[in-house]
Amino acid sequence: MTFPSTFLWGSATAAYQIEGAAAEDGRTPSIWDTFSHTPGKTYQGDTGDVATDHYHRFREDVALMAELGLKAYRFSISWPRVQPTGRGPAVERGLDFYRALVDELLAAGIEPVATLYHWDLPQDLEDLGGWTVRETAERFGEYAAIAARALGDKVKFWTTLNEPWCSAFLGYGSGVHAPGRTDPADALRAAHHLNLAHGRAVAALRAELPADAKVSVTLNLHQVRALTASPADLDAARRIDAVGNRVFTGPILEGGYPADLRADTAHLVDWDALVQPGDEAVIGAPIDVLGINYYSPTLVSAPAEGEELAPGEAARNDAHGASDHSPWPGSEQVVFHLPPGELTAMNWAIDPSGLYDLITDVSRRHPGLPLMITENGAAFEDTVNAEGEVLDPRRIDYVHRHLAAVHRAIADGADVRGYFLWSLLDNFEWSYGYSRRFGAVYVDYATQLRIPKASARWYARTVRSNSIPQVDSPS
Ligand code: PNW
Repeated sequence: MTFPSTFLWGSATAAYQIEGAAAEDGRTPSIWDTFSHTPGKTYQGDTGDVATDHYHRFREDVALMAELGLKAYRFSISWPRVQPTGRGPAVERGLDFYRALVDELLAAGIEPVATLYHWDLPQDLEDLGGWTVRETAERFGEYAAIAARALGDKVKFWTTLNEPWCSAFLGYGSGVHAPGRTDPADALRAAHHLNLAHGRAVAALRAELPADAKVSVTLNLHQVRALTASPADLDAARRIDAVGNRVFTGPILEGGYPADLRADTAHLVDWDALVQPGDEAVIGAPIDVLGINYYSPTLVSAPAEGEELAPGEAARNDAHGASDHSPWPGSEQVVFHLPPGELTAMNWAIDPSGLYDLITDVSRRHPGLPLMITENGAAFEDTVNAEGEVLDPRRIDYVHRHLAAVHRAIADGADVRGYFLWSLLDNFEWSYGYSRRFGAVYVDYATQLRIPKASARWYARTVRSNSIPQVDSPS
């Protein structure tokens, strides 16, 4: 099963999850520093203070990427490292780190793919209201211009936001992510201001970058499935699709917010006041590529007749973390079910057909829009054996079957330009701290020793051959 000759094979990381050096060279706290240092918010109080120490070890890490034969590397730029207060002039030492990283990548023949925002908002901006206020979107546009001016001569692929759904709804709705706020109306306001931030950043990138630059946004689109074909279950799926997917794809790709989303949430926010004239045009500026992150499908139903779900109850089988506050504003009475399939260490069901369906659905809805799988991967309980190896056959199987799904989608006409394995390294898995390992490369946190897992070798062979072996179990 061979992939297109220009297929971009890569791996992905995010600044707060790997860099460490939290207080070095002028960096100030982001909302994730504050959150992880707040007792009870992360597994065993884990923080990104040191993480995988990538800030000091990036040369070694780029050498690992070269060893794996990666054609591309997706990383994120830490906003508080390059613009500590989120306003005003840039810190050159912060930018120098990314300049050096990009130079190292280019010298190794690896295409840099930069994400401007992977969840680390400068705490100073959160103190002024964070994503619940419009000004943050304006600040983001200015930051985008700074990053583009510094790196635009070397970085061709740019992504504005990573998974704004998580930023808005886990950050301000369920509170399981930073800044840990739990107000459904604020979560919706955050979603709009993230959309606006994306639009402002697209404009800034277009103004600063050469004409052949590729501008994108990465969404964690939910492959929503109804438990049965009953009207009530289908409506539950429609609701989750609205507040999970179309709240972003509507204004970014389809001209505006969907009417059903506005209706489902009209009791929470005044959309006519929130969305100002011209906003939807800014947000809808054309993009060159849509990034999609996929791990597992989402299975939902309506509650049983007459049943009222208590807070926290609906989330029981929701993959998005336990909380008494729903990350689904206006649709709190939707029941989440564990989809069929084996579970990863995140308790996420393994189902490659979800990736196939997601890609083909998006392709049909947006013909002509190139797609990139910007994250896919799995956490398992990896251990180092007596020979010093990490054998992870389940991760190989996961990646293999998901790549087969991508291959099948391409064969059926989808324009998928690349695939980025999450993640290059084991790292700080947000509220799960270091207890979940997604890496192709194992990290011994006590010594910072890197050990490529068996899956890393498998992935290297795949990249080199630009193909995967035929799979038995169809996706
Ligand atoms: C993505 N959920 O986050 C992020 O982009 C990565 O930083 C992260 O490490 C990776 O997936 C693995 O979790 C997600 O609750 C966070 O379903 C939460 C969810 C999905 C993706």
